[in-house]
Amino acid sequence: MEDGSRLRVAIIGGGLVGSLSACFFAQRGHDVELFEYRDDIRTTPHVRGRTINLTLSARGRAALRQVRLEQCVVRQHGLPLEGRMVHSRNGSLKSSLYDVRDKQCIYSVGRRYLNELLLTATEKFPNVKIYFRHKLVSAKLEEGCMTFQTPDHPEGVIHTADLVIGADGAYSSLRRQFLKKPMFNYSQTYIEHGYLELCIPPTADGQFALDARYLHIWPRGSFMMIAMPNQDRTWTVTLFMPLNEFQLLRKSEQLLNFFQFHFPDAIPLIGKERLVVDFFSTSPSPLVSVKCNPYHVGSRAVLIGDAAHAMVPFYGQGMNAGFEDCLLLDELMDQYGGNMSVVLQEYSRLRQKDAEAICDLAMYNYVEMRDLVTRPSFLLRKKLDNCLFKLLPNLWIPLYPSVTFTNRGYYWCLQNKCWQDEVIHLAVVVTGYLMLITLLLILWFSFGWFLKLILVL
Ligand code: FAD
Ligand code: EGU
Repeated sequence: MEDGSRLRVAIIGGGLVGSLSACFFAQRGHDVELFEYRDDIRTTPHVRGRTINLTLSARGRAALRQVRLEQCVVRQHGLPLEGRMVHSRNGSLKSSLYDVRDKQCIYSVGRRYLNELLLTATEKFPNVKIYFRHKLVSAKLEEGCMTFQTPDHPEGVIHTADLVIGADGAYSSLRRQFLKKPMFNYSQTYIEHGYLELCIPPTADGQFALDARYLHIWPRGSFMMIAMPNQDRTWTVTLFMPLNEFQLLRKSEQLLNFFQFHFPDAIPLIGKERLVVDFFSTSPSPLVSVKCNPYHVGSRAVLIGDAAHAMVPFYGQGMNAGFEDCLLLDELMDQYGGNMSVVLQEYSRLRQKDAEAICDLAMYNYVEMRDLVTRPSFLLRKKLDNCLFKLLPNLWIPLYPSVTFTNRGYYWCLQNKCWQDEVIHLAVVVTGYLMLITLLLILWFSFGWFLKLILVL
């Protein structure tokens, strides 16, 4: 840190969060080096098996706004989704809006497109250098010293930096170095479900095969399917299913029977041949949830994005939360200037509760989406929630819109839901008692003479 303000920042991982973080640090005038394990995605053909599109909502947008990329992403490359469309087994459709009050949308954006745009935006800064095919293999966190494996140097090359940012995803290599530090807590949970991606092509006349104003959901108890639109008028369909059940589908006949039973309306959309080819040409991916703390070591190493808090995807918030990390780090840089030891300490302290809250909310949704969406009591609760939201818009903000459309901390959203649950529970109990008392009174006045008669006899 020669002049106290200009840092040499190394960012590990050129995924969505790493490339955005590089933009933020470059914008502040620091010297940024971005190290990515894979080749430049802008020059390599598409690889299957990675999610194709993601939902962008308020938190992700706020971060993109700060590096002046929001409008470009939303206007030119985002497909607005007003609500969800639930497909039942018998083919009937039911839609509901995301935001009953202000009709706000979320956006479906291509992962690859977004990553390319962020890399290109980062590269425009003269103070940025991107290294592809650089795999972090080890690091000395206190010294900011890193070893990378490259095609030219399989034995490893060394780079140093004042600040090392780990944005290398759920299976982070930098985090592996954190594990050796005393007082570093870590836990990971694989859920029973894995996912596999399929594709719905455009119709014969080149249109979207489903209504593109919605995210489409097929909830089926222990299976679930989700479809999101792409700019080329295709749909990416993600099938979530217990990994051991994927293994039971070995032959095309079994697969088609399975779809015929659970998702009959999706077969003509995907097409039988395509369904069989796509399904058997990829293997399902597992889903992992990761929590750790603290997110930093000393004044030179910090974890952001999935490396710090990988979550199951059932809230559409993983990327949004990672983008919010970048924004918080940027705000703390403003607040505490060059004092990295304070910046990182504050980052860990402030981010922990919120990151854990969204990991928990996502895991809770994993359970909820499978079972509850079909339960009447849950649907009633949703209706009540929305009514109160319309009546008392500033007082009663239901959980879903608070997560998706506000920048309130995730922990606040979770707490907010807790007191609302209590209020609703109380309301239900009170209503129940009132109804019981009314019933008794009616009975008394209608049949009271009969009871008296019995008592007399
Ligand atoms: P990653 O995207 O995993 O990027 C990490 C990068 O680091 C990669 O480029 C990798 O090559 C590189 N790397 C790894 N190891 C090394 C190493 N040793 N050296 C150098 N480089 C390395 N989020 C949403 O907000 N909305 C959604 O709708 C949504 N849907 C999802 C659906 C599914 C099925 C899944 C699995 C996730 C979804 N997410 C969604 C979450 C989102 O994908 C992640 O939160 C987001 O990609 C995290 O970005 P990241 O940059 O932290 O990690
Ligand atoms: C899961 C997998 C619908 C992409 C949660 C909604 C998701 C996404 C929902 C995936 C669901 C589930 C919400 C958004 C979004 C819904 C949300 C989930 C994008 C409560 C490609 N979820 N997801 N909830 O409301 O708040 O539409 O993989 F099926 S966007 Cl599980 Cl808003």
